[in-house]
Amino acid sequence: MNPFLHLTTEQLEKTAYDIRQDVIKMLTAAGSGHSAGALGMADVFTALYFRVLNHDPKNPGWNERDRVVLSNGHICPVLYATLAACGYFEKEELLTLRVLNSRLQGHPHRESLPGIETTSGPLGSGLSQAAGMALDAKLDNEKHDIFCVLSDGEHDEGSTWEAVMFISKYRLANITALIDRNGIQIDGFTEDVMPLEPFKEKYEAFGWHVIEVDGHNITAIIDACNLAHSIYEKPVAIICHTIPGKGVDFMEFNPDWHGKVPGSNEAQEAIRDLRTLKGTIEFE
Ligand SMILES: Cc1ncc(C[n+]2csc(CCOP(=O)(O)OP(=O)(O)O)c2C)c(N)n1
Ligand SMILES: [Mg+2]
Repeated sequence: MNPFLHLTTEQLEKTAYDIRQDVIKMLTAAGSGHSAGALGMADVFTALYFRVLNHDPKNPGWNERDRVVLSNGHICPVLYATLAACGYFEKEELLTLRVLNSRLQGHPHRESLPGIETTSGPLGSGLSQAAGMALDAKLDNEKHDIFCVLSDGEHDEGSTWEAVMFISKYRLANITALIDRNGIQIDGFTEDVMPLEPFKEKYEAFGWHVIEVDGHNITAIIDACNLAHSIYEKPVAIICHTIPGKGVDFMEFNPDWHGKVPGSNEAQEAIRDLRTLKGTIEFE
């Protein structure tokens, strides 16, 4: 059961913009980190944690919970901000991002923080970890789902494609891959660095069912996850088309913001942009 099912779509959209504001505040306080991917994935994380997932923030170790594997660990500010918004830990702790000995490391550490399923940062390993979890659940006839969030840049890693093959071979339909197709990676645009297209067709050729969504349309993301849940014959990849830096005008579509954080004036401008788009909302 998801504890936030009473929230309306409008409330979810506002939640995503609150999460984006927290991401900016955290990154600015830390003085380093990754802005573009974290902002771009706020709607996907909101859809997951506030509607799709079977989870209980008050009981993070609940065995029947759905698992979220964040493979592209560098976008963890959006995961941390979402977990705090759900009540896994206090929001004040967000400002300890990247502080020595903080529970909020620059890349997620599984044993540090409630709600973190895997340690990540080295790209290209999350889908294999998700495959192991999914095979384990299938062998034990457990009903929970595994959601793997991964990035387009991670498809330059051969290990990602090994996992794609493995998941297909063992028909691990309990996996849903949510791919951040934002078109950028560390050195520029994906199609310049290492072209991925035709991306959908590649996944299909490997035996997956593929759904493409606007990664900023929360309803579409939720519908895609529900459809994925109902498909038993194949694993499902949801290609989420997102805008890197979404919501902050001077960051959008610019690969320079992959691994950069705003200075204090830029942060104020960013928060202004985000507030203009959606105001804050209070709920239980
Ligand atoms: C194995 C490995 N190689 C290199 C890196 C360094 N690195 C961190 S993020 C990144 C870019 C990956 O592309 P993507 O995740 O699409 O970037 P984003 O869309 O978030 O800007 C790279 C190469 C890493 N973390 N792990
Ligand atoms: Mg990318």
